Amino acid sequence: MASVEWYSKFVDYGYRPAKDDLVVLFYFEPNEGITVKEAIGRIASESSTGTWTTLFRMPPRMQKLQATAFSVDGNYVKVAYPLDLWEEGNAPQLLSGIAGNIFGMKALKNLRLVDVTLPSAYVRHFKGPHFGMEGIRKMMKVKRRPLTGAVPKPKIGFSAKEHADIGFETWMGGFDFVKDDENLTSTSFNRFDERVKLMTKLRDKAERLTGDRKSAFLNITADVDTMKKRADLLADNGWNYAMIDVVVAGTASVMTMRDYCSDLGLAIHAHRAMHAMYDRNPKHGMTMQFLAKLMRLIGVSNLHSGTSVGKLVGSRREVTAVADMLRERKVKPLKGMLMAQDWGSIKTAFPVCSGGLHPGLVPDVMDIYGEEMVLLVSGGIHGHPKGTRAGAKASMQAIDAWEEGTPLEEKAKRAPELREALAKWGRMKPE
Ligand code: CAP
Ligand code: MG
Repeated sequence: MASVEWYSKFVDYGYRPAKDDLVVLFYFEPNEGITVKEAIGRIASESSTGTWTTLFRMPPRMQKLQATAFSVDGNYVKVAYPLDLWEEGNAPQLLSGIAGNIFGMKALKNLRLVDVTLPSAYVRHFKGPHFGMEGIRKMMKVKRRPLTGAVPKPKIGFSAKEHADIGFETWMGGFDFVKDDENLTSTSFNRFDERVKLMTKLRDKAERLTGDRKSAFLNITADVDTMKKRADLLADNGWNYAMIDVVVAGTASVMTMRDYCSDLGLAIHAHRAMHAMYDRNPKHGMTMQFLAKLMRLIGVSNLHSGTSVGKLVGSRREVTAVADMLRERKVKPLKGMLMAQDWGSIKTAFPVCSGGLHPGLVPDVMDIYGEEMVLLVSGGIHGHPKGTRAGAKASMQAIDAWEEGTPLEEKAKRAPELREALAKWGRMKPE
């Protein structure tokens, strides 16, 4: 029978990637009866110019576009993709190529997109974050400590007035931001326009009373036209951030909104709800660090990155890798986790540490992240025995303790709100 398959044409262990190749690191597991070479040939083929059969016509120039699997290390394979395969500045198309059909191939039991080295010839077509961490700090007038924020809890159900009142208490307790939760947009009991109006009034009052800049991550997630209208409303009311649930909204709409928000002077706070559908299985899907790469490339200013000690999954190694991806100018390779990446002139973005935190866990997360992060403590302030304002104060006292190098218990002797928080939660790690 004439040879049907030609996957082996996409494997060359002697290949050395060209300077402008995109190099993807995959974790892979061949299915029963499939050799390693057949598996990696299929990955490279199906994500570039190949298909399951040899073809009647194959113009020689097509060879220049085919991907090459060139390095295998255990269950990891590196695949080099010629730059011409990729449309300039089109992140969704990149995903269609390297995060598309190959994940459904029967020849593989598991496949995971770990990370990608993007050449500068590819990166230069993207704008990256509008402000960078430095610009955000300048905007918020917060020099060194982590930027702080909280979500009113329960996460959904409050009226716009109740929401804004809790926001005011959060700001008066010393926090910089009040964040909408991922599933709060514009519901019958808490319309977006109403929430913006009330939050604006109380933000101005809190700024007057404290002398500090106060802001919010108000969730504009919806269809793009509605997101644009909501971004306009935020800008008209003097806000400097918009929040988008970037995974549910989709890469294409985040690209549109990045430019639209930038023109309005709005930074984007990216919530990552739904990421765990594809990033928590260590053998299949796409890593959080690659999602972080994509979002920094497109240009969000903040991205949730996990806590490793809170209620949601994410190991310390993963959390650190995601933070490096967002904050470093040159990302160093890390076996099985990160590919080298030179970000060139792409600005930095804040990792957001959030999820099951309370004042007793602040030292743990600051030991992991240091000060360059947005720290969200939500249930961990609204559950404080003396209420939201005291809970925010307790969290700020815990940050001060870390900055001073004072053990929490020591600090708590002179900080009643922290003492009460430790009395309730101690150092417990929620499951
Ligand atoms: C945190 C949170 C955030 C999670 C998201 C929540 O509230 O508002 O959505 O942090 O997870 O709904 O759980 P708590 P991640 O602080 O009360 O837990 O940051 O890992 O994306
Ligand atoms: Mg939430």
